[in-house]
Amino acid sequence: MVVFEKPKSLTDAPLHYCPGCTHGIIHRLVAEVIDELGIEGKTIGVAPVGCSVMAYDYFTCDFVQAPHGRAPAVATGVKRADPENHIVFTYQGDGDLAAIGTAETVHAAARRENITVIFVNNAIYGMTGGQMAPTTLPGQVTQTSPYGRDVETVGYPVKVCELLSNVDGAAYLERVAVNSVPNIKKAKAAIKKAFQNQIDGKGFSLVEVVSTCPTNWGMTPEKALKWLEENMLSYYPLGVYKDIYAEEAK
Ligand SMILES: Cc1ncc(C[n+]2csc(CCOP(=O)(O)OP(=O)(O)O)c2C)c(N)n1
Ligand code: SF4
Ligand SMILES: [Mg+2]
Repeated sequence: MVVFEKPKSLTDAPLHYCPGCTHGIIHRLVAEVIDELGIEGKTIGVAPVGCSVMAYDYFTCDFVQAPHGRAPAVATGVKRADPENHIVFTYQGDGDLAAIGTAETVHAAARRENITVIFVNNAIYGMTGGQMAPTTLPGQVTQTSPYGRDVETVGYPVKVCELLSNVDGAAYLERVAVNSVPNIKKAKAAIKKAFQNQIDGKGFSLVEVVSTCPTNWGMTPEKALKWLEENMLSYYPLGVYKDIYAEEAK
């Protein structure tokens, strides 16, 4: 009999996320992967600034707090301290990873650090009340772009997978979404691969998860999923952006 249980790698702490927020789904996927790979005892997470700032409360593994985009740099140190016995992942939003943490992200990839990065792209600064993020879509209304993002004055969104695909050190880059059951299944497979790559010593792996922020988008959770599908996926196409080992095997 199959029993639908909470993954062992999640604590019993109630999540503080808003109703319908996709952070909860992504936490669960990461926890399921840690359980399935049997790595809970050696996994160390690195938490960001943003709504997932308290991710350390929700996972049973050890955690370090490295706000303001420093997570890949801190993860580098934690991994290098004991590469055989530490499985290290960062969990970061778009404000954390693609604004203040751009340098850390690019250079960790360039060094091919053997770490796993879970990048939650909800196109907005969720925690601080819905300001424009680097990944906010052109024309998207936020608290700081009330007439819609104007690319003439604030520039274009940063496409992280596309950007990193030109960094030689990056080993595996995939963009997934959590707007439907089939996409959630693909997201889990990508997250699992990103952890397995680290176990196999393959180097820098990043999974970008296209997500929602119903609260700051000003939508019901259901409408937010539809908005993601209709607006975000054309700007942020899903798929594998780089997989050097798959390319080598061809
Ligand atoms: C230097 C600095 N700039 C801005 C902030 C405020 N700040 C904290 S979290 C955050 C946004 C985080 O957004 P994101 O990383 O996209 O995570 P989300 O909440 O959307 O999951 C900002 C702007 C700060 N604390 N310090
Ligand atoms: S503000 Fe947005 S990202 Fe943050 S918990 Fe609420 S819905 Fe999720
Ligand atoms: Mg965000």
